[in-house]
Amino acid sequence: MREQTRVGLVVACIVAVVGCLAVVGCTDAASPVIARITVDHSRFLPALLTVPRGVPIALTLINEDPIDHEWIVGDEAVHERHRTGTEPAHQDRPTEQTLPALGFKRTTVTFEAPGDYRFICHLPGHEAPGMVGTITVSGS
Ligand SMILES: [Cu+2]
Repeated sequence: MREQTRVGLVVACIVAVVGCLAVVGCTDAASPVIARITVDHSRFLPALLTVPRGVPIALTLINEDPIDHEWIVGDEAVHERHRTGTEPAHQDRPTEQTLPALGFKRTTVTFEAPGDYRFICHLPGHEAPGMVGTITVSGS
């Protein structure tokens, strides 16, 4: 990207943020919750998160391992599908992210129903030794 274009984008972002703060206030209930999950030695850290229902969760997923992983969140039906047929790459679903070695991904997920949603790496041999975590969605 040319430097001029990059500066233009930064200025546009600043204008957008300042405009949002001035006009909307940016304090509405739908403001995203920022969260980060790191993968280290085939473990999710943290493995337990609690988030509110109906609020976008802006996640940064950081893979510190020199091997690929994946982050798939959902109910048990989702996990059973992936256990029996792991896709090599996930691109379209915010709840299914491929995490390249020493890379990161950003995704935003909104959980509409309270409950526990596990997130798991379904690459062969990763779930059984503990590459599992849980997002607890609070609220009524
Ligand atoms: Cu993995």
